Amino acid sequence: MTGPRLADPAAAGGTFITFEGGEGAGKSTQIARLAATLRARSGRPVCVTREPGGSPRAEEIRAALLDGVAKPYGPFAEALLFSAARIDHLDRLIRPALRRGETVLCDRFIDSTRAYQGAAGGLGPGIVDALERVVVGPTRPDLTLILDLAPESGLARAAGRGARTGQGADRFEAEALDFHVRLRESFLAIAGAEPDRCAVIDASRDPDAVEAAVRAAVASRLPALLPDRPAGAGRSGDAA
Ligand code: Z5A
Repeated sequence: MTGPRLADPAAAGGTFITFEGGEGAGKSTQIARLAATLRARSGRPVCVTREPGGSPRAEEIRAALLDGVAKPYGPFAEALLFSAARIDHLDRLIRPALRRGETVLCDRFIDSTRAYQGAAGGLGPGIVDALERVVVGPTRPDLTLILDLAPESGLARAAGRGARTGQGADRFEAEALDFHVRLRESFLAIAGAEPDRCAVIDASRDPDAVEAAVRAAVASRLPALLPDRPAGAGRSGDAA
C-alpha cells in the first residue's frame, strides 16, 4: 500500500486525482484533456483509469455490474462487488503507479460508492465507511474534481451519446430521475464535508470552459503538477 498522501507530489511519489459526478457530466472528456495537459506540462507519466474496472479482473466485474446482474441482490451486494473490483484495481494498477511516481487520473472512485450505493441506493453510512476503511485504507485521492450538472442535462447528454453509438441505458442510467437528483445532492454534500480534498466544477458550460476550470483547480490545489514552464522547455506554457 502507498504511505500517507502528502501535498507535494514530488516528495510523496505519485498523485491521485479522481473525477466524480452524475451521468454524462463530462468526466471522460475532461480526463482525456487533463491527461494531455499534464503529459505536456508536468513531465511525469500519467495513468488514466476508471471504476468499476481499470484492471482485467475488475473489468470483468464491471461488465456484470453494468448489465444489472447484481441489482436483484440489493445495494449491499452491489457495493461488495464494486469493492471486489476496487481491491484488484488498487493492488494491480493504482498503488503500483503511485509508487512509480505517476499521476493517476481515475474516472470515479469511493465517492461513487457513497453516492450510488449509499445516499441514492439506501445503504447505510456505517457500512459504506467500513468498506472504505478496509478496501481503500490510506490510498485516498489527493484531489477529487466533482463535475456538477443538473441530472436532466447529464441524462440528455448520455442519451445523445447512446443514440450515436447505438448503446442503450445501463443499469444506473435507467434509474428514475429522483435517484439522479439524490446523486447530485450527495456529491455536493461530500464536497461540502471535505473541502480540502474536493473541488466542485460547474459542468454545464461548454467543454473548453469546463477544461479551464479543471486546470485552474489542479493548478491551485496541486501546483507542482502544472508548473508555469513545461518540463524541459525554455518558454512559458499557457496559463491555467
Ligand atoms: N458506480 C457505482 O454505482 N458505484 C461505484 O462505486 C462506482 C461506479 C465506482 C459506471 O458507468 C457506473 O457505475 C456509473 C456509476 C456506477 N453509473 N452509470 N451509468 P460508466 O463508467 O459507464 O458511466 P459514467 O461514469 O456515468 O460516465 P458517462 O456516462 O460515460 O459520462 P461521463 O464520462 O461523465 O461523460 P462523457 O462521456 O465525457 O460525456 C458524455 C456525453 O456528453 C458525450 O457525448 C460528450 O461528448 C458530451 N459532453 C461532454 N462534455 C460536454 C459539455 N461540456 N457540454 C456538452 N456535451 C458534453
